[in-house]
Amino acid sequence: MLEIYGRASSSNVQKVLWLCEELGLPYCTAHDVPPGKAGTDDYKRVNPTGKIPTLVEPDGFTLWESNAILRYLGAKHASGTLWPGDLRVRADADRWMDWQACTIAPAATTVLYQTLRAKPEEKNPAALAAACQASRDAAGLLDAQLKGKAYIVGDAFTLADIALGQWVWRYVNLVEQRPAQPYLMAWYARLQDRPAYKKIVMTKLV
Ligand SMILES: N[C@@H](CCC(=O)N[C@@H](CS)C(=O)NCC(=O)O)C(=O)O
Repeated sequence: MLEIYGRASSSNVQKVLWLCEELGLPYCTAHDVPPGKAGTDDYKRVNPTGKIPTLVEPDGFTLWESNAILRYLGAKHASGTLWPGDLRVRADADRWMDWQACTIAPAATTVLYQTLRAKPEEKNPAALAAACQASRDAAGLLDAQLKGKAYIVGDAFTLADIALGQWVWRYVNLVEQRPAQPYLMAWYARLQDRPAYKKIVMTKLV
């Protein structure tokens, strides 16, 4: 059975759990620590970055970085479907996954932290406002990409939808004054039809 280290409320852990659910891969979870507490010395022996998730396979093969885990499991179990067989379609999905990690994640982390976790002395309204605006701008870009498509890189659901789908739940629930983004919202509605999305992602944000 696959072992997935990390708490189920973490956005990056949810990507991996969601993929396992989509593929029917048996898994168990471990190291369910509170936010900000993943980096213990014990855990760093498994993942030196001190971040979650980490995947450990039954033979001990260990991999961290959520999108790398998605690509690995996708190549192993969903080649030609969730991880597209066509090189250019796959590169397109890959590109949106990198964009999620590089552009969306920093803003999303600030929005979540400032909205739900910051102690009064840590509150930074300017940082929150900037991260909300960065999120609205990124959502606008994704909305344009989704025009005329059911999913991010075409008619089929891929790993790119998983990497970004966890975020849209957070965007809708935490960012106020969102502009009209009809293609993004139609995609979000499609994701909500997926049992694995409901089970893993549509949960209480903490
Ligand atoms: N680029 C990494 C980021 C991992 C990351 O920042 N994970 C957060 C949770 S979403 C974390 O470990 N935070 C520290 C903690 O919770 O102790 C990935 O995609 O796996």
